[in-house]
Amino acid sequence: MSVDYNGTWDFVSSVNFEGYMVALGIDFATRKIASLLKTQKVIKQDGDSFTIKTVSTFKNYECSFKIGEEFMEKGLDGRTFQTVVNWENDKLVCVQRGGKKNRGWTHWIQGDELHLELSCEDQVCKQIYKRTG
Ligand code: YOG
Repeated sequence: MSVDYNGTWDFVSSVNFEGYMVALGIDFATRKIASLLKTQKVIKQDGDSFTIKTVSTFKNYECSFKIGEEFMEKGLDGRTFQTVVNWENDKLVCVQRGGKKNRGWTHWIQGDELHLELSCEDQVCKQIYKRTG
């Protein structure tokens, strides 16, 4: 695993976060607040062990996992599901089963950018973060 995700990554851009939140059933008022947030990702990686913190002025979310080991996750939408994250080459590919259909995310690094695709049902949200630490 040559890629190192360790670092602090600041929000740059987002496409279709709204569609992703609608697919998750997030209410209108919460979506309006969430859509304005400049979230930060703080990632700690030790080999195949990860902690990803999603930090914002509204809510924070933290998720720890080991590659290939399934665990129960409780999402910000209140649902619980079975989550597993695997390497696909240098990409981190997360599958979240048992709640919504086709739910998961993929991270990859491109230069000094952290890319994220969040999926739920037929919606895909694409976000880009830039390394600041
Ligand atoms: O990250 O899956 O990096 O865990 C998506 C929020 C908005 C709260 C956050 C606060 C889904 C209101 C992505 C956003 C919408 C909306 C900042 C978390 C639910 C509620 C916390 C995520 C992965 C990949 C690692």
